[in-house]
Amino acid sequence: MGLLDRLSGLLGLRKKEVHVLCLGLDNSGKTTIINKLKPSNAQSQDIVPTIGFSIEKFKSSSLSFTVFDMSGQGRYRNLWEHYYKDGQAIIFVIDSSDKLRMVVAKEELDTLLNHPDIKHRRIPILFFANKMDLRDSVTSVKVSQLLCLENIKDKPWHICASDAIKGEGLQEGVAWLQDQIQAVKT
Ligand SMILES: Nc1nc2c(ncn2[C@@H]2O[C@H](COP(=O)(O)OP(=O)(O)OP(=O)(O)O)[C@@H](O)[C@H]2O)c(=O)[nH]1
Ligand SMILES: [Mg+2]
Repeated sequence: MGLLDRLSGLLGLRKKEVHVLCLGLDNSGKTTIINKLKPSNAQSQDIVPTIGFSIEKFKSSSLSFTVFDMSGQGRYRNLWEHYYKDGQAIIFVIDSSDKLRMVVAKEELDTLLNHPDIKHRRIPILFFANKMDLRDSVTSVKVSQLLCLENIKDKPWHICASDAIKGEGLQEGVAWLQDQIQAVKT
């Protein structure tokens, strides 16, 4: 650690670090969202389906996020649970145009919510109803109904409509997450 890093740590200027899990079905836009949250010079131009998971970092005004960007492919979804314990927040991404697989997204969400490492924790969950730019997409209110989000009573949650290609809706979501995490830490 450099002198400046140490000094800023001592003065409380360094951003607090938080571990976030990014979950959701394959092709929902998780990697595109996380990529868009990075500074423009760190963004990758070529997003490919994630294999296993990838660890990414981005910052908000007061927090430094380390994100476990998990693959949503069926064969890798059993990896998710190994990271639940260390996660301090969850970003759950839904492809709002994929009506056929909305029921699968709900099943995965229900499995997550009932997992012993998640069930009894007040872990904040940010939902992105992504791909809002597509003509076939349903509204974020409809996504919320299809996933029965109103049944989540013991965790703070929030849903944002997003278009990850343009970056729309992402900052609103991150601002909410930052508020939730700070509310817990202070
Ligand atoms: N139209 C549109 N396409 C999007 C949006 N977000 C992501 N995509 C596209 O959706 C495809 C899948 O995006 P990824 O970010 O790789 O999806 P993922 O959820 O990380 O998928 P896995 O890594 O396989 O779990 C890519 O072709 C993206 O360009 C969006 O908001 N609108
Ligand atoms: Mg991915």
